[in-house]
This record gives sequence, structure tokens and C-alpha cells, in this order.
Amino acid sequence: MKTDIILNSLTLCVVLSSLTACSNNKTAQSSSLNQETTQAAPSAISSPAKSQETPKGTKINVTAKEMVFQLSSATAPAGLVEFVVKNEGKKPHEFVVLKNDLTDKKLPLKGGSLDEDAKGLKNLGEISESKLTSGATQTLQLNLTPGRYLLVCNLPGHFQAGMKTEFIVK
Ligand SMILES: [Cu+2]
Repeated sequence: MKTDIILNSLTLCVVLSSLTACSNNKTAQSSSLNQETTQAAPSAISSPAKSQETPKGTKINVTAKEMVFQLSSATAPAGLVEFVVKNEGKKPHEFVVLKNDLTDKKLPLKGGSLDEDAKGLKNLGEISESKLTSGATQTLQLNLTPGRYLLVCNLPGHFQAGMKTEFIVK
């Protein structure tokens, strides 16, 4: 009798397992979905991998907030420099890279902001405030030659409030 019960429970198990076949189908479906996602993944992975293959540069992490820039390093070797700028402030900011060939230490002002068009200064690239909103992270890649640079936010009042820092390329 006891063996019968065991056998019955075994057949029950078989029946149950055949009943759960529908759930097996679900797992089969989900595994096929997984295949689709894994198929999509390589292309997503390959693009950052490609960017890593590009000439090795120097990554500089920049934190922007009211009213200051903080740099992971204030110097870099000549060549490709990647500024990764994160706005940890509440207001939008911009990030402007200027070559600074001014011999005078006084920076030229225009209407309370830095005069970017002044002789001795050259705007090499920037991230606009429309992109560098609160919480946003944006990157700017520039090929820099040895010399002195200024990193500024030239929104009204921001430069004079302290959003300026020197950057040296050796
Ligand atoms: Cu600013």
C-alpha cells in the first residue's frame, strides 16, 4: 500500500510537471527574449569600446556648482583631453575652455563677464548651459597644445562669482 502511494505521488509528480509545461513555455519565451536582449547588447557594448580605442587622452573630471569648478587635476599632458563635466549645482552652468595667452594677470572684463573676444584669449570649445543643466553630465574632448588655459562659466555673474579656474597643459 505504501509503495502504491509512492507510485501515485510519483505519477502525480509527472502529471504536475507536465502541467507546468506551460510555465516552461514561459521560461522558453523569456529565454528567447533574453537572446534578443543579448543580441542587442554587443552593439551597445561595442560603441564605448570603440571610443576606448581612439587615441588615449587624459580624462579630467570637472564638478560644476554654485559658484565654482572643481577639477580632478589642474594639469594634463598635451594631446587629447576629455573633460567630463558634471553639474552638481541647482542652476544651469556652462563650461568654456579658453586658451589664455595673456601676459597680464588681469583678465579682461566686458559687462561684468569675461571678455572672451579679448586679444590673448581664444574660445576652443564649450558646453552650453542648455546641455549642462542641474544634474547633467556632459563631455568635451579637445586636442590641447602646451600652454595656459582658462575654464570658465561666463553666464551673467557666474565668472565674477568664482566660476573660473586655470588649467595647464604641459
Ligand atoms: Cu555658472
